[in-house]
Amino acid sequence: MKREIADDGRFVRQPNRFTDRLGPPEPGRYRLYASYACPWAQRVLIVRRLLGLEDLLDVTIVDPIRDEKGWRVPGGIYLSELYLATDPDFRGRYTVPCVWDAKEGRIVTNDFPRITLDLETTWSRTPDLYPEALRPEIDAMNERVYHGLNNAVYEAGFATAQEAYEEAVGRVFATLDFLEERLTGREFLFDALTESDVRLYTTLARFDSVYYGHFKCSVRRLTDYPALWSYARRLYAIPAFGETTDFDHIKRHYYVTQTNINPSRIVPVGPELDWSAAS
Ligand SMILES: N[C@@H](CCC(=O)N[C@@H](CS)C(=O)NCC(=O)O)C(=O)O
Repeated sequence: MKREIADDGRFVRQPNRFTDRLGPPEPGRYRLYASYACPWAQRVLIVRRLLGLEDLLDVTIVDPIRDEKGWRVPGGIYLSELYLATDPDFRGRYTVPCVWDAKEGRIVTNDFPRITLDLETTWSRTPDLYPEALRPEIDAMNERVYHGLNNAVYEAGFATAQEAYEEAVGRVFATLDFLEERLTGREFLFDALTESDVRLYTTLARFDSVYYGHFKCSVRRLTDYPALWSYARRLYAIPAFGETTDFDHIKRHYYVTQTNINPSRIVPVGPELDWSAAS
């Protein structure tokens, strides 16, 4: 993490180490390692469920609390062991989501934006979450949402200089303002549910519970944006979204694990939010 802080206090995320592409599905071959706490991993859990890939892509959910050895996998091993079995020289953070190839005994990918696209283009196109005609627009939306929101909340939270923090927070709220306008009178970001909605949702789901307080993205709450808040609850009502959203894992993970930001490890009691009230 220290390695990812630039001299001017900005957080600059490490590159994804494993970037091979997923081959076609083979039952028993690929296993996803994911955390319910992690927004990048939840994207894959949502898409797996939307596309009905539960029997083709096995899943292991890691413990929400990461210790000094990193993510712990049920059964007593650490995710680091899989990383180091694949690349003994790897010295970065051992991250979820990643996909293990049991046939070759290696991690194929921890390239989170690519994993969902591979599932959508080579594993199943029903529903079509990445329709060919819309790909340039979806890609542009995803870029905008990544730099302005998905990653910008981390840039705000992990910044170690006031200026870097304020710059990131400015981007977060400019992007939320843009999205509020975009979603006013619309059900989804495009005419039907797409990859862009999956990517936006996992950040919105964490916004008031974690990013507002823990990452100091506190200009406005998600609940202060009427269109975005009803959009988020509309998605939450879809089982692939709601059933992979675990607020207990989310809150405990961020507040207990990121002790550089929250040394007391106290997990806040609130906020009280009614996600069930879809409108
Ligand atoms: N693969 C990306 C994004 C995935 C990511 O950051 N996952 C987080 C959880 S949300 C993680 O696994 N962090 C492990 C760590 O910081 O040690 C990266 O390397 O930054």
